Amino acid sequence: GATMLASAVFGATAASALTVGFSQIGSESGWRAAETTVTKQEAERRGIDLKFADAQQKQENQIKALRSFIAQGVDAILLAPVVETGWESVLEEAKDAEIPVILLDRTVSASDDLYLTAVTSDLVHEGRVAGQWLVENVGDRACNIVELQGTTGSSPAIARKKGFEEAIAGHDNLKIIRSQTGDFTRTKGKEVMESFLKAENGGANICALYAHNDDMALGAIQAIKEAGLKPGEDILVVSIDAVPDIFKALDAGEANATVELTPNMAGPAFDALEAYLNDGVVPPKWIQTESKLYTQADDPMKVYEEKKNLGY
Ligand code: GZL
Repeated sequence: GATMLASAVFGATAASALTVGFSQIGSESGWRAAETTVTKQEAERRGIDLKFADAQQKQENQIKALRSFIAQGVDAILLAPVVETGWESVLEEAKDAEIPVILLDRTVSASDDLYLTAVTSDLVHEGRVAGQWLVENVGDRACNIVELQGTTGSSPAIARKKGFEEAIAGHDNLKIIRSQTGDFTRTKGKEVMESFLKAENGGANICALYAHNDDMALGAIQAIKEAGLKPGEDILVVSIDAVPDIFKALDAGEANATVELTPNMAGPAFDALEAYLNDGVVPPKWIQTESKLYTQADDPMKVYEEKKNLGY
């Protein structure tokens, strides 16, 4: 009858009328570019009007974007927080405006009543998986490790370091001899690796590289080759993200292992948001995405073909 028709029409209108503000960190890595592509596709699929703001890695730009979204009266906000701290006041403002905030791929140190849910992988587990691969593949030989950390103060940089160190603890032959941020970029990863090589006898003292993402590893692989060494052999290479280009390196024997991070955080985020706004279903504070280890044994070029058109 009329009621059914009205609710059907209203329901359809309500669902398609969602306006969501997305404060994205930037495009520091191939993985982040893919996350942006996928988020726009997921919004499109759902008829969500997505307001996109790129912060060029600056927290103050993210805070400005959130204030603008609040002023516009969006229905919800997606935030990929560049660093963990400094969010309390702007998240309080969103809460006062009754605008739910969903965190994507990174967390904040603020209390969890300031956001609806966080869609992230288990970042500590990723570090453990990377460390475990090295423990299993180095055996008892002495192995000096250099580490390229992610963006200083970001939850992935803190967590991935923690997990890796947990995995190698108790294996005294495995030692991190140098550790520095490469800010998740290829350029910086290459630069910092060049300095590690120079400082360590041209790389003769280095047995392995642990990079918090593939982009820094890919930059470092370039530096290792330019130093006349064989990445993947003279210096083992372990990283995280599983972007297409790391599979080319795995296939070429220039990298050894990567831990997959899905770029599709927005799918689960929008599902939780719609259930919350349309049916009042309160999501858990953490929606965890999976992490899968890939090595040279996993048909890298097949995986490359599967991933290469996903917007990296
Ligand atoms: C991790 C995510 C990281 C990626 C990097 O969840 O925040 O940020 O691993 C990106 O590639 O820069």
